[in-house]
Amino acid sequence: MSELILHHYPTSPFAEKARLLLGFKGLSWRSVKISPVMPKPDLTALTGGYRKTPVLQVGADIYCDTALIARRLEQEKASPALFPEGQEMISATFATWVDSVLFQHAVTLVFQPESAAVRFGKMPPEVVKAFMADRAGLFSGGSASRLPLEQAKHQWPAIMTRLEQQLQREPGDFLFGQPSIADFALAHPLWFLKGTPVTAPLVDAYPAVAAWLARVLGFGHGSFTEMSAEEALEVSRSATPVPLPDEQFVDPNGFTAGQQVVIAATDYGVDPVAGELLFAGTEELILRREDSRAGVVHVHFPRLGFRIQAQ
Ligand SMILES: N[C@@H](CCC(=O)N[C@@H](CS)C(=O)NCC(=O)O)C(=O)O
Repeated sequence: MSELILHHYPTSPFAEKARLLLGFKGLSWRSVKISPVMPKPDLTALTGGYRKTPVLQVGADIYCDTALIARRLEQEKASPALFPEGQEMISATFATWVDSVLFQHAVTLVFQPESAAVRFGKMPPEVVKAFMADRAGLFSGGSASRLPLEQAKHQWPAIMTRLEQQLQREPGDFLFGQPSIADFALAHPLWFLKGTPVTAPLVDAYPAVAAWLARVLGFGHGSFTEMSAEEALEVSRSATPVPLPDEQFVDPNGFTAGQQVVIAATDYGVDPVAGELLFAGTEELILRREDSRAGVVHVHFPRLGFRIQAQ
């Protein structure tokens, strides 16, 4: 069986979500470090243009977005479950809300001037400038925009008080009793806030949330060893993509299998990926593309939050 290869960098919150998912499942994986800013030629050789962090590679199959990575890991190892029976809808929907709404609050709060000064304190000014310019570009062309600081500060107590109440009342140790994707989605933006002394009190002021966060982070990252980007490309070149899911092709807009299309996220990081549409299932879209360095790859995207356009 092919190894699980995570393309990521240490300070990325969504990468922390993926690392925790791997830890929760007790999986072994390979770690390829990528740049936090564009260009990322080794990553985009695999994805065809998708640039967000993290990306999971399994042989010549490339999984974009942690919403789909979670489902792929569930397939790899069903137990312990990320989508527990009877909680599939509530856990996935809560995770989608946190990954968009709560995460945008965390980003704005972490990059407010006092916190950014501490976070970027040791970095050369030109690196900080390049990072800020990269992130401005990341948001161009998508539906998401940066939440104003005043609004993020204003709304934060309502969000955190709801969570505090939920965690105080819930008889189990996790959001919905047993651990689920909901816990890992909530953990990464709070982990991000805990990363700077300026923003850590925004979590620590809520004791049940702080205790829950320590529990979730306690799952760790599983066991992993480093791999170079060149090695990961060699893995992809010498592998064959796995057979398509045994599920009906569904496309309400009339796209058909074999059509040349582009697929892109709709919120931010909307760089399009071109290829042949192989599969459109209820949760997953698969595109076939050929790359001079990566070989024939199948690039997988979630259906939610992505769109298909004719080429
Ligand atoms: N919906 C995506 C969001 C991923 C995301 O926003 N990642 C951030 C880092 S935490 C990112 O891609 N930043 C720009 C970059 O790394 O190039 C997912 O769930 O994977």
